[in-house]
Amino acid sequence: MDEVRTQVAIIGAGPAGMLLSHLLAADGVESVVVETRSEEYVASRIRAGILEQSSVDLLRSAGLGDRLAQDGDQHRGIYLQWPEERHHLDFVELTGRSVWVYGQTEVQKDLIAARAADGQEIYYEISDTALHDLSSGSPSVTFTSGSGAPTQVTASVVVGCDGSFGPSRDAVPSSACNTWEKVYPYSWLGILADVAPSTDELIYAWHPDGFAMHSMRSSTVSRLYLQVPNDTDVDDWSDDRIWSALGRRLGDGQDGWSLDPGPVTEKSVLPMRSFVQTPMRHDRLFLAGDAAHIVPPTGAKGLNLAVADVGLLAPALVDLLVKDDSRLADAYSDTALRRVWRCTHFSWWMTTMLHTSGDEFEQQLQLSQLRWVASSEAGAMGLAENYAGLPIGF
Ligand code: RFL
Ligand code: PHB
Repeated sequence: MDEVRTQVAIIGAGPAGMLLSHLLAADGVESVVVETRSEEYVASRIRAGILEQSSVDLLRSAGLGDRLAQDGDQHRGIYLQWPEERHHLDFVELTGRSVWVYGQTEVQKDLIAARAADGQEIYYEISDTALHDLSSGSPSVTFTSGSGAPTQVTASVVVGCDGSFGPSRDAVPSSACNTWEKVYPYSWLGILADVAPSTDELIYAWHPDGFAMHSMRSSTVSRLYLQVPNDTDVDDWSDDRIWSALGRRLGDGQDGWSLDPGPVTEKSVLPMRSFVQTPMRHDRLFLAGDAAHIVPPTGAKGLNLAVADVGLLAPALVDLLVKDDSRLADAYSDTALRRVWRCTHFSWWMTTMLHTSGDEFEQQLQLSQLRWVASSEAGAMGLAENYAGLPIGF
């Protein structure tokens, strides 16, 4: 068995794991990151698109803001629409905060480059990840390395940043945690298309046929979503069928607005669920990001929550390991969960307000809620404050 000793063993090289490793290194704490996938796979996975203000502030203060400043697109707000009506919510006017379109793939590439420049040890393409001795002073992670070598990383602390399907959350005995889960009765069909966005800012659209959204990645690449039933087969959706449904739901041809279709380069179906496991710590194991909680994407919170968790956890681990001060580490789970539950509620609220369930009474309530959000400053402020994001440490 190859044996490695470090201060923090991080499972998962997604945004949570890589950002944690970066922040720890900035304060002189050493970590080893282990990851099942290849570096290329992790860097090209298409996922979230929106960074809230506090995520941008944290990435900048961590020295990761250069490409974000150059290629990120700052948005003042979003459009909220339903048939015949489109309203702009201006987050800057309402809250003084804005959001950035900067894809998770770009954040991931910046993190990979920064960690490589620092000589970070990352084991890619590992298998058989297992966690051990979490209640001892020297917990460890064992795995088979990409070259087939059985390997053990022993550390002072293990952090599970291994997303929704990793082993970390299951390493907590069920008697020591609680889980909450809600599966939604619909999914998203998402596409990437090589076409200039037909809008300057994101459009979230309620429609009797189902929710639709127009997002983007750059001035030449659009990202769009359609509500579809669970278990939808992507092969049943030709590009023509997708563009026609998007046009109808987004209001193509209304009030002089049109949706420009273009070549679809990626197409996939995303199931939606809410999930929280508490507490986010078990002895020497800490959980961060999707390993501890999942939100449906309607509120654009998944990536931002991962960044916020790590923004709390990094200084807590520095205090614990460098100054032998456990106060922040002891407070980590409760502090992080305040924001997690706020974002879980916001994501559920956005999802259930905008997706149709076939229940006509619910449809009337949704339309009433949308009208209130778009016409009342208090309503608009509630959405804006949550969407543009509460400060780290909220
Ligand atoms: P990640 O990004 O899932 O990273 C976890 C990493 O752990 C690795 N891993 C393991 N490593 C070692 N050993 C094991 N046994 C392992 N098992 C897993 C994985 O390969 C992976 O590299 O979690 P992290 O870092 O917490 O970041 C969270 C965000 O990625 C996530 O919240 C968002 O991407 C969620 N999400 C979206 N959020 C949005 O806000 N808007 C979106 O449009 C959006 N689209 C998505 C998404 C998540 C998706 N997933 C998880 C299937 C689309 C998809 C497809
Ligand atoms: C995206 O651009 O992929 C995106 C943006 C906002 C969301 C979800 C996804 O709420």
